[in-house]
Amino acid sequence: MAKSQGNGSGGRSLDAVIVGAGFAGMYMLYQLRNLGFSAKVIERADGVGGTWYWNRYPGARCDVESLNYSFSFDNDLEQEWVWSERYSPQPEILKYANHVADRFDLRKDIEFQTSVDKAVWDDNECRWAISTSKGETISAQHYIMASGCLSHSKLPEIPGVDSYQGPTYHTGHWPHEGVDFTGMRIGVIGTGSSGIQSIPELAKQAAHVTVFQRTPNFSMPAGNRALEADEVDAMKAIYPEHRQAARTSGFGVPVPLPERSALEVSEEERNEVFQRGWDSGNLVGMLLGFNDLLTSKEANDTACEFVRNKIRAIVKDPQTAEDLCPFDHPLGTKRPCLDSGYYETFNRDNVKLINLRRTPIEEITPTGIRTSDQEFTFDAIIFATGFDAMTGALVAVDIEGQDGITLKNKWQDGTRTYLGIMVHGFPNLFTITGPASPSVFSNMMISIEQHVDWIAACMVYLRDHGKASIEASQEAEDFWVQHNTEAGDATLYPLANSWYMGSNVPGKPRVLMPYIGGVGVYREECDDIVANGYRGFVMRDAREKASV
Ligand code: NA7
Repeated sequence: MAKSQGNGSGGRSLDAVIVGAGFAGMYMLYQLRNLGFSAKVIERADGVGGTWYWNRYPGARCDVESLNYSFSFDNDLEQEWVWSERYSPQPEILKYANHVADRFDLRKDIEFQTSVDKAVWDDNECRWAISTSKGETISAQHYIMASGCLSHSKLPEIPGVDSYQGPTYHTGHWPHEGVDFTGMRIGVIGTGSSGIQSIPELAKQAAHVTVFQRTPNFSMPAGNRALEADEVDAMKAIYPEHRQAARTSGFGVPVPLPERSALEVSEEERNEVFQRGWDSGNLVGMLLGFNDLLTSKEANDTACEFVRNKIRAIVKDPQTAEDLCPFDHPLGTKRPCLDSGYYETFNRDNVKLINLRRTPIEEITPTGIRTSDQEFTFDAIIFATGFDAMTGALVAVDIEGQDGITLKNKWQDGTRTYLGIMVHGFPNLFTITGPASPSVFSNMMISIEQHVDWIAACMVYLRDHGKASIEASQEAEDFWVQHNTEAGDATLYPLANSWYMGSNVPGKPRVLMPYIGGVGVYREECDDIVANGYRGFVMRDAREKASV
């Protein structure tokens, strides 16, 4: 094992460099350190937390329940930490991330305010040369991207986006000191989760909020509330069994799976089931009402109409209600949202919805936004326009594998990975919750822990067996790409223009990036591959290195 030392060119030599100090990077560091590897985390921000460090917009909240969206690897942490709300607000999650960093003394191996600019694989030495923004080149046997699925934010492709003279804010890069919108007329572009969570809060503060909506989304009430001490105690008493059930579940949260089709019950019964899903405050509560809502358009249509009727019942102005009703994608095929009073907000006098399908934005002007029929003047503009999801942060770093191929080039026609963990042509590069793994189709904490444990065990295997490198074979990668596509094609997901499909980024290849096969099924496959001698992976002995 290489200890932290010079690499002959003035830089350090490590077993692993990890990019990102979010939950994935922190747990990876914790594991590798415990296993005796030398590892450093490189983090652009000046604190831990990843997406929860950056996304500080008003109303930012996790929509997986706190008691599930938390680490399970340490019993004392799990038992001692106290969540205050059913769905944690961003400040509490960030506090938890900081607590984890302090509790396990992680900061000493995290290099803040540093980014990786370039990483180049040396096939002779079987090592990565990783160049940082501080001008250092670190030599590492393993290069681990823990850079997050929703971390590379994007501005809208609208003419004049840079011309606006007033302040602009992106929900994914919110100022840490907060923003006071009191008395301001503001414009918000985007109605995904970030828009849907922030708009009700912004409307309480600003003088007037104009919401520019391109695609209406399906949103359900979160039913957020304070957690009672006895329900927390009850969960803590069964945590080991609960976490185990999560690891073998479909989405990383244990929920009973439905057995009936939405089409085999009466309309009355169907609506009762949907009502329970709606009232559950669970992101997938409605989707799990029947077993075919993600595979049958006809079944899904019934759920869509149920939600549209809710919107029509909540929003008083009929035209606004109709504009808020999604018609262009099946429920669940764009990331559904959980809200706290989103639709109700459009009943306020100081909130106006602009349907961009009817009157598109033509340009952003020095003073505001001009649509095809109106010019708006704003004191501030908020971009809730999302992320270059799943791949944005991975290809933002210039990662060069064998034969000088970059990851960006390799993926120009669509992402290609084996298990979402490794990529052919890029030995010893690991991508935590990478494309074609359950990732964003799951409780991220469960998927992060699974990937980190798998990668850590793999590194121990390599060390114990004197291996210099591991790489996904071409055949294994081809198989997994096809399997991921077939799994997606069996669902309704490809019908939507979603960030799952890469459709929110002009020119991005249209493929369903996350794996829909289910967390439990996927874990079994990963374990089976290991049990069969790392099936589909090619390893090189240390003595086979080309330079030896
Ligand atoms: P999302 O869900 O990608 O939402 C972005 C929103 O911004 C969405 O409504 C987009 O409309 C809209 N958008 C993007 N570009 C434009 C332009 N040019 N004009 C008008 N509207 C635009 O990002 P979020 O940050 O809300 O949520 C990301 C994930 O974080 C979320 O799914 C959770 O997993 C947590 P579109 O739908 O593309 O027509």
